[in-house]
Amino acid sequence: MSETITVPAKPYPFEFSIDQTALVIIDMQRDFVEPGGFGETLGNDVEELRGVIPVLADFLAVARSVGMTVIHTREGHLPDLSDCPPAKLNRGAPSMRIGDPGPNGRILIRGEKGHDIIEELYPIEGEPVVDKPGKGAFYATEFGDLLVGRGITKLLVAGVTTEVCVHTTVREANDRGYECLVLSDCVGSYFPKFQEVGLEMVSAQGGIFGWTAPSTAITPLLTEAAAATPA
Ligand code: C5J
Repeated sequence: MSETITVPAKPYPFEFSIDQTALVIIDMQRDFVEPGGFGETLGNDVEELRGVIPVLADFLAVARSVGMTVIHTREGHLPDLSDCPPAKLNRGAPSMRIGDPGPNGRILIRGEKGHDIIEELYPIEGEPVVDKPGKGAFYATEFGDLLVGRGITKLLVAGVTTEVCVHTTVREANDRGYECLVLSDCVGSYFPKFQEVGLEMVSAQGGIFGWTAPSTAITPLLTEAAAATPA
């Protein structure tokens, strides 16, 4: 096992090693962070999320440079919508529904341009991309098997949106025994108050769902640990 890294975090320091930890990047898709996608059709301002992109790109580069497992997720549905429950399809009063044609193809449909991950964070060879029909990364996917197969026990979680797919994934992971640290500067919400409260909810009550810390607190520790580990 590689050396133990201790990060100052809320509610107390978080310990992990590079080889047993995965960086999980949730749903950094055009459909959520660019105009004309699912997020905007629900009435959201995508600009609220875009500040995450450069910070997360920097941390992704560090995680790759130290050899950490990186896993990406994408929320979306099959072209025939057979994996989209009517309750999701019909929810609310969006300007366009899942499957309708938008500027980047059919909204939230696998294989469409809008469904794919933005170029700044695009997966490289060897990084699994988990396609999920729900908000959580475990539901109806291979995500759990991927973690078990790679001996991963801890997750550093980034992406969008803080209170929806990030939270759902962290809650699912926590129930399955994974220890999660949410990267507070690498997650975003369309609603500033949900961002604040969403992060507080993770670490409240002694870390009821996990830990939070900014990626900038982890970067120097990761590079030091990688330098100290014999090749
Ligand atoms: C939403 C997500 N917000 N990725 N999905 O519907 O958080």
